Amino acid sequence: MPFLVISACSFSGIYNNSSGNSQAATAPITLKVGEGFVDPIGYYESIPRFSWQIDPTASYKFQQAFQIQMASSVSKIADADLWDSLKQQSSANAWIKYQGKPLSSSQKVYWRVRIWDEDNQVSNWSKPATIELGLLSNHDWQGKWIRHPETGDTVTFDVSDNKTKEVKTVTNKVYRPQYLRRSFTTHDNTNLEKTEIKPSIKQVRLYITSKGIFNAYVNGQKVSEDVMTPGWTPYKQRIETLTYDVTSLVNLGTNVLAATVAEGWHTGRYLKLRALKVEPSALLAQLEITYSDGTSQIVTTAQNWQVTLNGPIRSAGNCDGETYDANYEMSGWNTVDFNANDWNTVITENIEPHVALAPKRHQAAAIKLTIPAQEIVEVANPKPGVVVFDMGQNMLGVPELSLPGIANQKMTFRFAEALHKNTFYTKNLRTAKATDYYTPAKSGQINYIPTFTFHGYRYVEISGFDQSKTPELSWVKGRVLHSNFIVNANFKSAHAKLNKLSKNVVWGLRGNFLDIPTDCPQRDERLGWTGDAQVFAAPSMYMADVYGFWAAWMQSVREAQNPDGGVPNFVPNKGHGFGKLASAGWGDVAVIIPWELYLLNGDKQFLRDNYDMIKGWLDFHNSRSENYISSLRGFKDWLQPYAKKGQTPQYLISTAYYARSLDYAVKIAKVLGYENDASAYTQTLNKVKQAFRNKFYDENTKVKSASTQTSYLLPLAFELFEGQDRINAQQHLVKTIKASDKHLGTGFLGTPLLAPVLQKIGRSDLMFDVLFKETYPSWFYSINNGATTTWERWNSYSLAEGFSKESMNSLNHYAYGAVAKWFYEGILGIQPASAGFKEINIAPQFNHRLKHASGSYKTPQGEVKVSWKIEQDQLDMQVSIPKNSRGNFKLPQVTDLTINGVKLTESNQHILAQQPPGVYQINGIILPAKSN
Ligand code: RAM
Repeated sequence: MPFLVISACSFSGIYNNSSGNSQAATAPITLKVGEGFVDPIGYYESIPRFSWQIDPTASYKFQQAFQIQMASSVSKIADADLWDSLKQQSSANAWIKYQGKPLSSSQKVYWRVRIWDEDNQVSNWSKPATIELGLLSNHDWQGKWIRHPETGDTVTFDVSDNKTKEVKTVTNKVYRPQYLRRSFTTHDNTNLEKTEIKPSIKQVRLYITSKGIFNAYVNGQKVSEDVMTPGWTPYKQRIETLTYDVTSLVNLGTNVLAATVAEGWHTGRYLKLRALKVEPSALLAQLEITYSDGTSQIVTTAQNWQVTLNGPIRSAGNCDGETYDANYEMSGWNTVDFNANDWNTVITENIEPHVALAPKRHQAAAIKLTIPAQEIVEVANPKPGVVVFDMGQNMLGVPELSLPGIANQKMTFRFAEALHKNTFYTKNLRTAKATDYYTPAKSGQINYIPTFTFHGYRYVEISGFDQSKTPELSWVKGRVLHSNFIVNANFKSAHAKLNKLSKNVVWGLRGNFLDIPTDCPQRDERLGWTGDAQVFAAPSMYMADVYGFWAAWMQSVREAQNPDGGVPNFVPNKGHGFGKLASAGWGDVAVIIPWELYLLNGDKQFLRDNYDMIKGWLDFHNSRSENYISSLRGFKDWLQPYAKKGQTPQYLISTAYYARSLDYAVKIAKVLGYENDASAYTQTLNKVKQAFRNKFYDENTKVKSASTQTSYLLPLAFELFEGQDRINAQQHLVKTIKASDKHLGTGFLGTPLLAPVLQKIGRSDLMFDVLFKETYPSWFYSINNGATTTWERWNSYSLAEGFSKESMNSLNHYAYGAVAKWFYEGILGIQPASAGFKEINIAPQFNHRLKHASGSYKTPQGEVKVSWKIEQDQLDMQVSIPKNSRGNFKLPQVTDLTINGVKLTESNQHILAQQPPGVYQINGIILPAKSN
């Protein structure tokens, strides 16, 4: 491993060991493995990568060397029987690869780290951290897939074509949720001599997964709070498995292992389609009991399980909702005391050798927030017995319902994103029924939370309740669901609408990060569109700890890549229709996410993992190009607001993206040391640039087609022009922005480029003008029209007219939220100057219309914080540079600068660069903005 060596720079007076001797400095903290796992159980990689941080309260600032030790038990940690890295002269505190003895499935290991600071003083050892591996290979699984023998209910689906008006139906299968159980007895120790100490249960692990989605129980207790497990991967290649610690749930004697399994993504539908051949859902589980005497016992899914379809969840689908009938409740069905004699015996199926069973490599989804209903709303033409609740927030989740019902009277719960001219509106959900039903077995208060579905909604319509009762706000709560990551977003400013926009973007993130990155959470789509993902991945990193989420999905993208190198429009897909095709700006996700996330994390493994896919994608793009002009089809600048006249030509976009992917591939190849690839891609890139320049722009670098913002943003963002061409293009861009009175003219691909380009060309002032525009098309237009998330279209909705006419109209699409990256990278100015933020640029973009901004970002080294205030041109700014990093201050808008009281002069410019960790107080005077 090439270690980066920093010189042992000494900062006199900074390192001061409290005890006066030269050892025992503060130990490293925040020990993590892989993409941010803390003491994981069921970990996915047998060659872990280690990360840690210097304690922000430590008296030293830098690491110049480290040592990692790993052992098979905590008592052997000093012996390091698995690995001792020995002292490595390196400042790297993240992504250090394990190089010890091979690790195997289920193995639990202990590791610790210590570091040497800038004065070569060694720290204390960290507290030991643990890693317990999951089942890494299909061979580790001893059981079989099990399921109900019935082959599903045949149903008819309307697949009529909206465009051609051709009416069509198809029949297909729907599978009812299954309830599965088996009892087992722990090892019988009763024949042991009375005097002998009987072995007790030391540890129990449950390894489990499903085709479909499951909930698991041991003796009636749910094994975890995870939902929608195992999540969505390309199931024909890989199914993720979960590991749970159920030690406290298993007793000596008889126990019951049970699960419910529903269709989920595997068996259920998306769009109008079901998979052409729907495969039923199934369960696979393995319970491993370890006794105190070292013996063990394994309980698996096998022929001896029982199953019924006669449980209370009568049907469940992601898009269509759940039907619950309390008359079917089977009290204690998952406990020992239940008699399941009338249940069916399961049928079994072998584990397919070509479908990898792999430990889940990012956090499963969970309920992350619960929010109360805000208002019971009066709708136009109210129907008797129907009441509508406003949750005040468009969200992804399920309702938590607690209301009076009447025996055998079905209650209906419908969901909508917004009211349309004051009516409850579900047309934009298209064919998604998005309706839950609950039938009470007896009259009285019912409590119900749907289990195997999710909705995208703000409003809940309820009917069928006990009409003698007056609806109360307490009847409904909103349970917000997403993958179990931490939301860190903390951008704040003096501008209320900017803050609202920032919040809406975060809600767009929460609303579309359910196991995979989706376009939207509400209609019959909810798919991992690659174009949306490539524009929002890097921005999302500033708002939540989603690296594991993205790294996991990128594995799915690799698996979904077509043999010709094309990267599909959405991932996962079921292998049919246009989802499988590759498009410009969408398939480029293969290169864009690896590079842009590498810049933020510095994890080379992520580049290595994706490198073959990147090469395949470039080969594919090459095969779709002639004379270096790409003829790859696509969605152009999707949903730009000016109909045909505002459209940027497809091949201009495709060729620009071909260049972007080549450019990123050059950078990636260089980091990985593939010099031949780097020079081959550079040569192609130069030819593509030239062809692009000549084909689409005239002698004054004016686009030959209609002037659009995107036609200049693409070459400027992707650095396709040099010299005078670049200057010309900048001027044309500014002109096109002014021509629309500083309104947006961009769609999914152009919009995210606007801020970085305007910043790069020194026109952040213009970006603020566009950002603060109140009228259509602009970000604030949505806020002025009641948005609580980011929308699919700039004009998806208005308070006066309701939803715009188009059928494709979601109010929870994250793509336009990509601008939030600029709140952190631009307004606050927090940018990686080197991959992984070892070196940080602080380059805030000040504007007289914004008096204050603050926020932070959690880098691999620690948190970088920026807060600034402008009062009558006086800048008052605080910056905090985390340990083991250095900061560069880039403040061309400021004169009379002082940093920590030191005045900047001609001769001390160095105080702006390579500054050590610490807190900086910066003052100065903001220069007047450039004239427009
Ligand atoms: C829509 C999706 C998605 C977009 C594609 C092209 O159906 O919602 O956002 O990427 O089309």
